[in-house]
Amino acid sequence: MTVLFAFYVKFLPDSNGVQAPANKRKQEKYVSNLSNIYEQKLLEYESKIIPNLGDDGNPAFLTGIEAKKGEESLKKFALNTVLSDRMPLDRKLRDPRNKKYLGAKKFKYNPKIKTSVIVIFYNEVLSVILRTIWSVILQTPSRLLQEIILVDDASTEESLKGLLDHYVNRRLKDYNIKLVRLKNRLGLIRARLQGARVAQGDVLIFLDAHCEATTGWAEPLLSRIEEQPTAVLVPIIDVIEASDMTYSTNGNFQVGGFSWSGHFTWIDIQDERDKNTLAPVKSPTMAGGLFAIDRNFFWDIGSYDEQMDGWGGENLEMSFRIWQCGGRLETVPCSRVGHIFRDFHPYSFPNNKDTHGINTARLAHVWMDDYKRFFFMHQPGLENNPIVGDLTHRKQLRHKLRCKPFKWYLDNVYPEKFVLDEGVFAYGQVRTEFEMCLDDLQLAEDKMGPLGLYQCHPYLAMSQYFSLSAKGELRKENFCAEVFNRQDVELTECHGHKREQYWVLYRNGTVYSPSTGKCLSSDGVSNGNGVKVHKCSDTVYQRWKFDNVNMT
Ligand code: LR7
Ligand code: MN
Repeated sequence: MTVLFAFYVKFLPDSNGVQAPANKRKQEKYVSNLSNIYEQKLLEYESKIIPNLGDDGNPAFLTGIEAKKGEESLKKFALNTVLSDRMPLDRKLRDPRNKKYLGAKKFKYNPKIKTSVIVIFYNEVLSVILRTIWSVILQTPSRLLQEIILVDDASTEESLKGLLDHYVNRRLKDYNIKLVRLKNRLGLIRARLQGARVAQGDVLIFLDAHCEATTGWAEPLLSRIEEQPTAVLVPIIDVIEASDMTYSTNGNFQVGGFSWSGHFTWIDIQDERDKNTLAPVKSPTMAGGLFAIDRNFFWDIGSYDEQMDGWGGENLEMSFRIWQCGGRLETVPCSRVGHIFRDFHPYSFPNNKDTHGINTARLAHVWMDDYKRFFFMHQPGLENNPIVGDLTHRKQLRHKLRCKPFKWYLDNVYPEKFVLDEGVFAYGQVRTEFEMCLDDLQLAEDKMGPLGLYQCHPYLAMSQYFSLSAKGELRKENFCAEVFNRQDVELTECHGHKREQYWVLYRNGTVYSPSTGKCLSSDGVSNGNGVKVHKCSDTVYQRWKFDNVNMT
């Protein structure tokens, strides 16, 4: 709830509280009274907007008590809602497109098809939703915009009820806006499906409810779909800072990957040739919130898994499905949309269910074939768990569309993806003669830390799963053992250039580091501490046994 509308919440009789009168004339009067009250609130709100605040996407600041309230709201909602309420709903942004390679005239596209823009929301801040809508209206030529569909996933915030209705009816009456209210909270996947069901445009563009579209964002998306209806497209997603609403652009952009734990990751563009062009770039996956898809293709290719609840997983499901079943996923560098990245979810999930885990288990079973083993090593509790639900329909879909195997996807779409047990010299637990194992000591997926030693688990857990790659890396998924200061061994991002990340495994179990001339050693390392490299010698401390060794 924003500070702004606190008054409204307190005093406004709403349909929830007061019964509308039955008599027709009385009813009309009641409606007009109500609408007057909303109008008053709106005028009050609009009078507090500070002209030009945040223009050009520059950082915006408030002063005094408002600045303080803003900071508090940031802690509570992971977003400075006070600042958003003061910023113009139609703030002007710089054209963020990269003009480095081609003249600006090359940004000209002339699609002939129309799009429905679908924005779903659950308890988002009203001003943020409205800014999203205004950016779409102002940045999309009207001949290309069929409609904007807002889907309210049963929000409980008062400001998103009557006042939003009023705003749409009064301030947005000249535009084709459909507001769909869901009776019960369905989660973002089914909410999007409800939006898609009422959409009439040739193309569907989905946006999170805290985005800002920029100059020329829609044309290249529609043009590409016009020429290739099986291409699903993602704009470059720029960062809008949650604290001061800065719109930041980055000269280089990345495309989507995934981790075996089932999370979306950003990865560098794989093909060098794609780095210096403005043509669409192949993307193995998408983040999920912002994309354009031909409406018929959306339905033909299986829309969404309707049994996915809450939040998470649907983006990888759709990415794998698109590629495996004959479509393409691309990032379009000439289309840019900002998204507010929040540090935490400002909303709660019904029953605290791990919907991301459950949804990902569903997609792993349906799309990943045997490679699902890696996901279930991260989530062993979900492998044979009835909570994952029935998969018959999605498996039938895969069969009906004659989709390709996951191995095809890995080989052809994402060949850089490291597969822990394929094409490697050795993999599995790596143990000493004292039943101690190499262990990542529960290092977070994106942090660096020591390569540790820990009691071997009785089963192969992810924290003790290491591979010796074809390049001689001693690695986890994306983290490689690297020697620092000629003695410490840290897990750090793999760089692929050998050096201190290069290891040679000898038949006797010695793990040798050519860059230092030393050997991996457990000498003097206690449970839960980091291993070292020492001068090579024939001791038990320098012998390591991998579960599986493929050396000839
Ligand atoms: O129960 C809910 N019902 C909803 O309608 C929960 C959320 N929602 C709405 C919500 O109001 C918002 O508009 O769904 C939208 C997405 O929720 P966010 O903004 O909390 O999600 P996110 O941005 O943290 O998460 C990303 O991954 C999600 C996985 O399910 C979705 O695919 C999001 O759309 C996706 N967002 C992006 O891709 C934006 C770029 C971020 C990156 C990387
Ligand atoms: Mn989001």
